[in-house]
Amino acid sequence: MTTVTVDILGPLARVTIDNPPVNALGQEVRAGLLAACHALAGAEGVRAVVLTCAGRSFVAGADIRELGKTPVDPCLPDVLAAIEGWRLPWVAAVHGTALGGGLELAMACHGRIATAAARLGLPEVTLGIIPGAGGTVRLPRLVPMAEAVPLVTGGKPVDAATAQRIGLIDRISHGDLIAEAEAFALELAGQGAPVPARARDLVAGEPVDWAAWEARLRKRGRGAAAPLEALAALCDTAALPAAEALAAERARFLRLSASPEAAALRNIFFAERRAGEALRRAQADPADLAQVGVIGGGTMGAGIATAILLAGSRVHLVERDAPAATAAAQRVADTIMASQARGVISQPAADAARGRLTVGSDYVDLARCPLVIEAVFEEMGVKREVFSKLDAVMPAEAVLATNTSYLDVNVLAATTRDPSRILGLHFFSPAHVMKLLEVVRADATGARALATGAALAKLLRKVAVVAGVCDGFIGNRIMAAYRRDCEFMLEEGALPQEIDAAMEGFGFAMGIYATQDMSGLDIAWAQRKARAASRPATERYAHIADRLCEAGRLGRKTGKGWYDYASGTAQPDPQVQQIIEEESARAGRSRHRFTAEEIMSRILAIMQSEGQAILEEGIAQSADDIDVVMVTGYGFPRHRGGPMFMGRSRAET
Ligand code: 3H9
Repeated sequence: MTTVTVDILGPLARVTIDNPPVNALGQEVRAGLLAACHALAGAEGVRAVVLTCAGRSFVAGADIRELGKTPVDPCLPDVLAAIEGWRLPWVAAVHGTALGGGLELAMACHGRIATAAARLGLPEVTLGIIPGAGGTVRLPRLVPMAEAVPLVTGGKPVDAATAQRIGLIDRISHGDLIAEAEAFALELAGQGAPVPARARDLVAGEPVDWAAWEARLRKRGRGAAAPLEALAALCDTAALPAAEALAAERARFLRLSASPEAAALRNIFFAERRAGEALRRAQADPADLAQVGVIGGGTMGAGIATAILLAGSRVHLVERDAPAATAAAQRVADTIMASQARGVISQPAADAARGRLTVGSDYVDLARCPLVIEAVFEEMGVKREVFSKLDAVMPAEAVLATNTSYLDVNVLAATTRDPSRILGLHFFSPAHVMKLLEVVRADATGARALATGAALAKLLRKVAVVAGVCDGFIGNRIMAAYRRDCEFMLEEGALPQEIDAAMEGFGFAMGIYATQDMSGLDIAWAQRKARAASRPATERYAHIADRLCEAGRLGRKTGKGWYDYASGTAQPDPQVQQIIEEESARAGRSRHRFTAEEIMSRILAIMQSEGQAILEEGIAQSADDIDVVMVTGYGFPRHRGGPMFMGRSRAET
């Protein structure tokens, strides 16, 4: 199949890229584009060229599978130079997305027109690299530098209206994109020889405070190098002639492409897309998700309801009585309002989402929902009662899910007559924001239930990872393991603030103790108490967290936890240190200082060994799935790729 075709239509040539699924600029496409330039050089009567793409989108960038390997000719900068230097105008007709090398290709053209729904961006930093085909040099020649900096360093695409406002595209098509692109191309042809973007001056505008940007990116990036390198490339563009800036950009791009950060980010990019493959293979039709039932309107239930409402479906939420149902409806409305206030959704969309919610206290009303998700109190007796009630009222084909984070889904499934329709859907708080969904497959979970989990993840635009049944599934089990080891480190001489600082220095947004204080120490305490009777007497057990809870230090909500919050911010507390030292003495441990490296290598080792056990037990389908869980649900720094990736990379070097 030819990935690039040229059609000559009188004075116009149409160059079409057709390289499914996303028209990535692999070697064949690059060669095809160069061949098109050569073919057109000899075409008599052609006055302008329209560059377009087949399929659902314009070009999504370089072929990520080629990055980090030795570049194969022709390289993209040469192809773009050929297009840009052409004697006749090229117009890019953009639909869908123009990303990375795709936008660089569009910028090398002499005019750009996009559909109103198109999105354009330079997401290279999310792959640990910077644009490598002139993006940092051409962009500030089309848009003011103050607009270019966030686009290149943040990697977020903009919509067509924004792109037009800042000068990235010339026109928006509201009708026939190709016809309008052709008319535009002929207009440009009438204006004489086109001016390449690289030959233009930088767009005048507000000066950029480079030092302030550097400080901001350093803080936000938590150790990621690419955003700072992207800023430095733009700084080069501000200071150097275009040819020199292009050469500097290319050198930076090639160096970064071979970096461990880029390898880690590429791995997680593909791992996220492969995650849930087992679900997609489920040979069954999913339940209809136009109306979903949710039981329980606490923080989790309200978050799940909000996520589903924002995705466009209806939700019927059931609480234990009318006042609780009214309170839950208010909680959902408040969460939707907060999303609106943050600019995530418009006022009409927020109004429509609220309008799709109904609440009540009668399980019978759930019978019209093909999927029901329970998010009631995390206690086996309470959840079993919910499932028996559901079993009595729900039609046989309905799928029933539990949002438990620790309980045995097999036991819950056994409460019902048909356990094949039961699965776990473990959301992360806040459920309407967090991207991860652990889909828990119990022993009897059937294909239709799994297909429904996959369909829900797709509807909510979440990454679904399949987990088997065990205590804590994938993520909470790994977290429990390293939390336990962190407490052992406390017994051995570390302090909570030292462990948190080591984790933050590594790239976590928050350390384990600040996180516990935020979510509250009481739930884990209740779980420890519930398991106390079955814990082997020989098992090592640190009593520090129990002592904090017994002292009423349940986290931020009580003003004290691992830290003291009297001043409004987390402060190390001598009382906590005293408890830790007493527990060290009780356990007969001598205390020594831990360096940040020692702390992190212990945490990583525990994550990796627990991850390995999870793999061997078949709880996770792959090491990549474990990394996806840790990166998308547990704050593991994305630019490090995940604990399993790090373990593998270390073993290979
Ligand atoms: C770059 O351009 C560097 C240049 O500056 C310099 C060059 C010198 N390559 O996400 P989806 C695959 S860096 C290869 O599920 P969606 C993906 O793996 C690049 N494959 O679809 C999946 O495969 P499979 C900068 C790619 O509709 C399939 O396509 N560009 C690429 O939800 C569908 O993907 C980016 O970072 C690629 N570039 O979202 C954009 N992109 O079916 C990355 C996708 O086998 N891509 N695949 O699992 C995206 O953001 C999304 O894929 C997109 C579509 C928004 C385009």
